[in-house]
Amino acid sequence: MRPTLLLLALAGFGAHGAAGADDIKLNQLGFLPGAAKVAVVPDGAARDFAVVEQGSGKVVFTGALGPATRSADAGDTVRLASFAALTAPGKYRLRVAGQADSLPFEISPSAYQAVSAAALKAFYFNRASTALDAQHAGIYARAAGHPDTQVLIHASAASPARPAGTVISSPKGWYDAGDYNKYIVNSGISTYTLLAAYEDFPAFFQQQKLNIPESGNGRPDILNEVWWNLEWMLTMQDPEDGGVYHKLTNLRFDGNIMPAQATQPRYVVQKTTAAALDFAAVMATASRVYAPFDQAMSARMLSAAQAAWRWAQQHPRQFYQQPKDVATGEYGDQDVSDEFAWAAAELYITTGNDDFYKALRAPEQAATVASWGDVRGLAWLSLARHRKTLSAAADQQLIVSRVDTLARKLADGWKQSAYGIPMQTSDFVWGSNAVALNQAMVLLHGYRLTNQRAYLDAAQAGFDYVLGRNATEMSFVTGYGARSTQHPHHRPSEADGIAAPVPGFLAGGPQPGQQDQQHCSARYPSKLPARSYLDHECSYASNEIAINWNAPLVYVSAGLQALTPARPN
Ligand code: G3I
Ligand code: 9MR
Repeated sequence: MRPTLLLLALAGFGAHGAAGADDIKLNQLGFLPGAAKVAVVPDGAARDFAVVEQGSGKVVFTGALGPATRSADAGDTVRLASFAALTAPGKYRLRVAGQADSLPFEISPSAYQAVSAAALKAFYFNRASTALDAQHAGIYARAAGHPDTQVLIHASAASPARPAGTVISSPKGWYDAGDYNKYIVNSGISTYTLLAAYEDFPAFFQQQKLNIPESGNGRPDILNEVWWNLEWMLTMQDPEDGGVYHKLTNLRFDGNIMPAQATQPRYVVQKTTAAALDFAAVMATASRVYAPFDQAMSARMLSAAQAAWRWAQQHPRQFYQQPKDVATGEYGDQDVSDEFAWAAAELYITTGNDDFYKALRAPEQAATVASWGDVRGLAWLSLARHRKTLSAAADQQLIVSRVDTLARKLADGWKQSAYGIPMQTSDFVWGSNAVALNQAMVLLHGYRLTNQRAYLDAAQAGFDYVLGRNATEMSFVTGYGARSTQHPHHRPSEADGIAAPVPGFLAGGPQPGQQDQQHCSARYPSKLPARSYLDHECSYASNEIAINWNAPLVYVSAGLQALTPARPN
């Protein structure tokens, strides 16, 4: 730190370096003109705020701060500054007497175009089995690794036709996260969420240009990117019986190396009910999405989905059990009632066969915010999306009421929260940033169904949260925002010799579990749920990246860009 900066920091000005610094917190990218616009201001003497134009310093908006409210999760007392009525495009800062000005932000009709494209491009950066060339990856070009053309059947996955040690080919797909393994369960929700984004906002994605190798082939780039993973997923199904391997993995995590340096043997491990059902749901979804582009592949995906569904009917309780010689991620789940419901819903939507609607057992299914281990909410979102074309078997009222009830519950939490966000204490889990975004995804569906402005504004708040309106005052998206995650637990970002992390990735986010503390030389700054975040490469429990966290970032950034009206109300 330069001496002048140090003095400013000591005087309480511009102390943007320290985690948990008591500064104004807002979405560092800014806002669409018609969006709700809210900043979180530490409680102090001031009762009002101003928005000033960056550069000229001209005051363009003034308003009263909201009431002082205590946040138990962040351990502070804050007031909200709301300036929705400011709609003129420009660059601004928020000003409160006695406090440092906020970080700069923009009001722009294209505020989230770039971050949305980057969030999707991140999947390209995490492609397995391929080199990334400079034309598409720029400075993040790298050599190929993990070809996965010679993968061993692990003893846990052995079958008569494929005894242990049999070699199969299972290339492509995305690396799951900061590690280099590939897991069907997590691939399921991630791939679905991207396909759902396309189903909901086709016009947005038709105009988006990602500059990936397939760009310009006549298909939207989001479908090109998802295709890379679908091709891999298809190879994870045993053609003999329709069962699906749970994961493709090393026995132990790779070290801090680039993909090309990896040498450990790769295995497919155990067939599970959860993998078969998540696979079935994704293939049924993909079958309808790709039908206009490739009839043959669409048909193949549907029969793959049906074969996996049949296998799951015959093996309804095959839960993942980590073999003794395997130490990588588990994605274990002892309750697959939600996976059954989700797969049934997608098969029903794609085939129109009422038997699948019955199998869904709709009245028994609640709607919940989705995560890799609880996918029942995805069934409701898909049914809501396709409600106009469903057969008479579907209970239309139930579909609307399930989504609306969940959206209302989230909006109630949003109204009561000190930071003005839907996140509650129990939401600060491993990957909490994706909880915020999956909540926003439900709220956007609620808005589409009911046109209630509060749902859109609450979704905006969840998005604002991950881009800076949070206690750590960080944007959790690499490369986006004035103060963003610099040291994600992401092997390429750590090992590529480039200072800046690979852009467009969402860090896991604050959560008080701190399961990695014993592996970290750096200390977490706080045990408070909303401040328990460590921007250090060692912190896999708060600072890893993962495909299931990036997917709702794609969905929500695209959704806000596509749905926000031109005027605030
Ligand atoms: O199920 C319990 C719940 O009953 C309890 O109330 C709650 C309290 O914290 O914990 C719940 O279990 C958590 C579980 O996720 C399900 O949410 C565990 O504490 C938590 O440690 C576990 O974290 C998972 C983590 O792997 C460790 O297994 C994350 O969800 C999951 O996203 C993460 O995934 C890893 C892969 O294994 C490997 N690749 C990277 C990826 C991202 O970090
Ligand atoms: O890098 C691994 C990360 O992808 C996983 O999410 C995490 C939890 O399973 O584990 C990480 O690997 C760590 C291992 O569990 C313990 N030793 C340190 C490893 C990180 O360098």
